[in-house]
Formats: sequence, structure tokens, C-alpha cells
Amino acid sequence: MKVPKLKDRSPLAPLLANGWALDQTRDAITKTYKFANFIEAFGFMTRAAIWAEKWDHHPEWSNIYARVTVTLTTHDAGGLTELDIKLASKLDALAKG
Ligand code: H2B
Repeated sequence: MKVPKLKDRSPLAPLLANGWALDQTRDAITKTYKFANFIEAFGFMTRAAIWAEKWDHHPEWSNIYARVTVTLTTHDAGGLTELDIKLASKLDALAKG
């Protein structure tokens, strides 16, 4: 296992205060972003995809028109790691524009 699972959950606090929630069914975090329209949503996904590929850490996500729902977890570790915190923070920054 390259990246260890988060033992202490306190690094999640800033994300949980900023629209992220713990998944009820597994060790993951989730957030729904709402944009002005489909093009804004798809632009966000495109920018996010570049970082995901750069960091080899990829979101589970779905898009309905202007809404993008994201779930983050580290499959290789079987739960949340610092990679999820890093990507979540990046997504929040990208969503702000
Ligand atoms: N993304 C996420 N979210 N979790 C992973 O464990 C992961 C990934 N592993 N992207 C990477 C790719 C792995 O499958 C490849 C083989 O490096």
C-alpha cells in the first residue's frame, strides 16, 4: 500500500465545513457542486480531470446538467487518504473559478 489510510479524521474538518460530507456507506467523502449551466459544469470537470490525471487520483462522479456530484476515496488503500484531501481541496478551488 503506497498511501496509508487516514487514522486521524481531523484533517477532514475544513472540508466537512465546506460542503463535503462523509459517505454513509463507506470510507469516502462526497459533495455536489452546482454551476450556472452545463458548460460551466463540464468546464469544471475538464479542469479537474487534468489534475486527477497529473496526480493519478481520480474522482467517482456524475453530472446532470449544471450539477456535478463527486465521491472521493482511495481505492488502492480501501478508504480515505491524504490524496482525497488534496484532490477535494483542488476541486473546491477549481469550482470557485
Ligand atoms: N484514483 C483513486 N481515487 N484511487 C485510487 O486508488 C487510484 C486512483 N489508483 N487512480 C490509481 C488510479 C491506480 O488504479 C493506478 C493503477 O495507479
